[in-house]
Amino acid sequence: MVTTNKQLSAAEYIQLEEKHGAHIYHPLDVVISHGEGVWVYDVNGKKYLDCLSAYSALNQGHVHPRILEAMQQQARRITLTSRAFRNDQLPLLYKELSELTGYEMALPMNSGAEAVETAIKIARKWAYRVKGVPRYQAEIITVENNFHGRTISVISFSTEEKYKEDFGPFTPGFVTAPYGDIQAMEAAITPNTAAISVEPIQGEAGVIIPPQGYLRQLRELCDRHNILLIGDEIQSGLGRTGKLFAFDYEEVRPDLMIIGKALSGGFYPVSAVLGNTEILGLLTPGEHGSTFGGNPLGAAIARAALQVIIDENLIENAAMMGEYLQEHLAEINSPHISEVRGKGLLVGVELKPSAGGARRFCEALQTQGILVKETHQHVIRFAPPLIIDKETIDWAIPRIREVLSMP
Ligand code: IF1
Repeated sequence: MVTTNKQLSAAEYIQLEEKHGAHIYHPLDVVISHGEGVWVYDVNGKKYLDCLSAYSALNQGHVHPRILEAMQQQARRITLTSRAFRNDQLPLLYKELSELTGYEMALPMNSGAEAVETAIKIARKWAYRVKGVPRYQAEIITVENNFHGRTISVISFSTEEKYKEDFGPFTPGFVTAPYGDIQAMEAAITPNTAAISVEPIQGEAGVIIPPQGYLRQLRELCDRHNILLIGDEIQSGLGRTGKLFAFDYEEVRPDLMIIGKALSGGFYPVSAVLGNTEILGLLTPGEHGSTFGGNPLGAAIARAALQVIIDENLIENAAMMGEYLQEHLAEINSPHISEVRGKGLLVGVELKPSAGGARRFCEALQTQGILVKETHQHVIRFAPPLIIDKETIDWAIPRIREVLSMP
């Protein structure tokens, strides 16, 4: 167990954070000092079940030994070469990503937002060079209540005022359509449309699942109108929903697939845009880049993180445990619950407005030893690591039932 030479009290840690840290979050007052698997421990040694998984970056669980070992070994050899030179980890990550996902090529970046920005740049370049859209009139259609990151261009197409207020002026070239409505999507298409970008399930919006067939209809619409389909699976991908990708539920392949978070098992920022050669092959040297993108340490970590997902059957486990969790949550007879929904281990419990907001239930769950996060005021998102087992879910359900039964 890692120990610091002088451990502060939880209150002292919180005080330092409140004094010196920009207040961009309203975190629960739990000060985590270490974790293992599905469990994390605060500075007082109290144990919690992590039901957020750092927003699905920890599908493999906390401090997975195989990923840790890969990180330590690689960090002793070489961590960063820049892309001015080549390294012996990135080509192997490319190969293993292609074999796992079926996409011919990948463009590695660091944060999810960076990968989203990269996909936007590629879609625009494709529009001008292949589709023949007049320069610089390319349009990308995004959907209401989307979440794709916090950079200026990405928040430019957010519909959440909180994410964009006083951050303007915004990047042009984005059109917003309702989520789940294929007629409205078709109506938003113009001859200058380069791409349609969606999350297959909207995580931050409150685990919003589109109507069955919507993803398939988007694919057909894009094919009919010569438009790229961009899939953001940064949160829903890599096993979270019980499939490798949530798009797999409808057997749809986006032209550009964006992954991140669990791609590194929570050890290091690694993201990527996946695509086939006809699109990713458009880019030529000097047109894009990143200091850390594709570095050997991140590549070694990502290789191990992907191997863990495969070797430990995390996709199948997410499907089975997700069904088990949803079933037991739905059986909770609480006056506050209006709906339990989700796919695999991406689950949302929507509360009635009369419940007074999800925050107080998250705080009560914290005292029960369960860490969750409210999203959009009325939804509690349950997204534990995909390694969770029935025994742990059986431990959690009575505690969740007790909290959701409070007045
Ligand atoms: C925060 C939630 C928010 C994402 C999808 C891209 C990104 C994310 C589908 C950007 C990141 C994180 C960011 C973090 C909280 C969390 C989040 F949706 F997961 F709950 F905010 F909406 N696409 N989601 O979910 O990836 O640049 O962060 O690596 O910003 O508060 P990133």
